[in-house]
Amino acid sequence: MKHSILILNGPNLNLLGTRQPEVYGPVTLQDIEASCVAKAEALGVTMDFRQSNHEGVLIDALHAARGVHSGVILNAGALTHTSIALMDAISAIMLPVIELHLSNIHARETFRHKSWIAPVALGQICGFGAAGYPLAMEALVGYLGSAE
Ligand code: CA2
Repeated sequence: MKHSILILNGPNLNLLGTRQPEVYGPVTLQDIEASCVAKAEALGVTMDFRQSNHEGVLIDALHAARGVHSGVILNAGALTHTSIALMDAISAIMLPVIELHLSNIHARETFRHKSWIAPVALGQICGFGAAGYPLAMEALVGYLGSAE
């Protein structure tokens, strides 16, 4: 059976491509979604790509992923640095979750160095801009294949 991946994007990522291109690059979230659609096809998986500005909506999406998706790629935006609730949700769903960021959070302000998600994630990809999304998909599909 084909694996299905949930790609979940958090607060303000809907604004990509409109401001701060020097930090996040020139691409829009729609451009990123299109690259993920192409990558999913190449990898032979299905994919659901979502964005919400609301912590509870993201948590509900993580809960709903159980039994539907094989794994999750999560760019939680600034909630990465604040949300114990997201960390608990990731622990609860028992699915592999890859933490993803466009920017290198470790090379930025000190408050971005802390991630509540990292300790419960399969791994973290950051600093590669939009290219991080297909990279994370490849990593997750590789992991799922080796876990079969
Ligand atoms: O680098 C990433 O992907 C981040 O998750 C992006 C978050 C930031 O808070 C994290 O520390 C790192 C911010 C997303 C906001 O994106 C914007 C895009 C355009 C204009 C303003 C914000």
